[in-house]
Amino acid sequence: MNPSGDIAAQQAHLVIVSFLLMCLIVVPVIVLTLWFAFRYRKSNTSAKYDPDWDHSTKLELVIWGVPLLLIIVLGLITWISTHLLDPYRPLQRLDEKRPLPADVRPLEVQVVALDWKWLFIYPEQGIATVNELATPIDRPIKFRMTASTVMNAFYIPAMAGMIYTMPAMETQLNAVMNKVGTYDGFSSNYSGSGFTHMRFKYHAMNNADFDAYVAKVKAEGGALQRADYLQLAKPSEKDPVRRWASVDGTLYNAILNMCVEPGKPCMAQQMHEDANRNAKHAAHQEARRRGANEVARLARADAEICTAPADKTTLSMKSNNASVSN
Ligand SMILES: [Cu+2]
Repeated sequence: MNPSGDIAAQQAHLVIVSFLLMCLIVVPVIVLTLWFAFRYRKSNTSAKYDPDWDHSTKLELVIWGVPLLLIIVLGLITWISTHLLDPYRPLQRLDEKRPLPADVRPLEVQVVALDWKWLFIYPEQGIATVNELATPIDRPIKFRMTASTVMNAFYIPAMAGMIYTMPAMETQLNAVMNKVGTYDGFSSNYSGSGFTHMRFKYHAMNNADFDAYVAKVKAEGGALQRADYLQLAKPSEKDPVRRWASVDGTLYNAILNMCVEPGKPCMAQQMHEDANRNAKHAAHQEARRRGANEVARLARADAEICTAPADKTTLSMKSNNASVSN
């Protein structure tokens, strides 16, 4: 464990605390086992021999009480830290000593796990890269992640825990780096033959260096348009670092909604239309059901009140369910 960001530092702390709590049980048990074997060895005649012993309330209290307390403490810690370190939760602080300054907005990075490389889109800067990530330190980063075909897991151990990426849906990670450096990032979920080389370098920089990096990428030129993305998305292995000075601003959402190909309907749109159609259909069914009930009720009332047979055609409605017999 070598955390360089506040989230990883808190996770490391959690691992150490859990380990020490576990040691509260494990260490005494091991020591007592050895001590017991030694004390009650055959040659030690001074130890009490008590073959009929079968119960001790004191021992029972310790044996049940200590683990119970431990479970309660571990449960509390897990409950609190699970909510505190929720990857979707915006950060509240830069590190242990510094709260989040009021004027700092998170830097958004859109991540796409491709076969078999990582695409990073920086909407604020308007640049895109493959297999290289750079962000300023001490500024919260909000990763929005998806995948092109299969599930992967985005993992920079020095920064935070792994987060899965899946096609047609988005996952998020809020994190921050506190130390300048170059770190390893990779996929931690097997995703096919090129998986092994699905690695990238993550450069955490100070603000001036990050601005210089963005300026350099912009100076290199190149634009990532939908057609370029479709080429890029084709399976390939050991891809070199690539950079684009500009990127189609609608690309990430199109990837997420699986509609980068020209003419392909976007999922969000499709689902919206389906939902509308379903709602209309349900309303139609409901009206029809009410209509049928109403016709039946009128028919009953009619039968009770009228001595002479009424003209049934006035009651029947043009509906499958609403036919009134005889
Ligand atoms: Cu219908």
